[in-house]
Amino acid sequence: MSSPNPAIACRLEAARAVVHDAACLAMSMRPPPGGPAGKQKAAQDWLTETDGAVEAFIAERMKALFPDDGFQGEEGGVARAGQLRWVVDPIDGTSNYARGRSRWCVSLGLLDGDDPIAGVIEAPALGEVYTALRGHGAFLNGKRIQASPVTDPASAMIEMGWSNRVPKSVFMEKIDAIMDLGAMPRSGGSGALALADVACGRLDGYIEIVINLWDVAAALPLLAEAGARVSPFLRTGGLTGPATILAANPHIADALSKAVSIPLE
Ligand code: LIP
Repeated sequence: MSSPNPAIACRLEAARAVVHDAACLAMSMRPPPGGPAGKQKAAQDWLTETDGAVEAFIAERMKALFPDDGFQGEEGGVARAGQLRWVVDPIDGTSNYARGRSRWCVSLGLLDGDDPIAGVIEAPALGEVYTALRGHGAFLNGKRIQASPVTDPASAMIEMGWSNRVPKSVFMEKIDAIMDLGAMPRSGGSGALALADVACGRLDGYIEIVINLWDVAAALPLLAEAGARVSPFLRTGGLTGPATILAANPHIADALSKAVSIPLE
């Protein structure tokens, strides 16, 4: 394996350090278990003061380190354009974070033009850090990961993302199809962590009908390096707006794609 491009490798190292400090900031501001702290941007689409604080923290650090790079965040939108572009979700799984639950993360992806080339996802309440660099593998806490070996959908675990952006009938129709496959359904509230679970084999598939670039930017290189198959999210509108994603281990991907009518190519 050739050695990574030094300009990209040093960016990944810097991103790890910045995401770690951001995760510590998020832990220091973490709401206690209980009713949701924060407000609803839309029905059940939660926002806490931490989302803004963490995004501002990361934006400032990345600007100081790589002033020529572009930057885009869930809360602040596109701050700067650049051939290399950072895309951040300051708290992915905010609905969980707002209630003192543990399933949330800080997600920072790097795109070269329209191509996701590196990513860092840190879930501090779970003690987990995912990293990936295209051509150089995907890792969980420094250990290489790969998609699961499950071949039978009736032994599979499939997660489906939920939000009010999707009509209930569509959500139920897809969950129905997943269960008709004999698979076990899940829904966890963090698209980034669900995609990371597909990359490390803890899930066999994940689908979400309406999800955004900042939720998936760091997970896409992770999935590619872990040998998972992913629907063409970026080519079907995901680069500029919400779009549908399906990610699955390579053995059940076609069966899942057919069952939920989400094309893989
Ligand atoms: C969340 C996504 C999740 C989706 C939620 C929400 P947030 O992102 O990760 O997949 O189902 O509706 O969009 O708002 O926690 O950053």
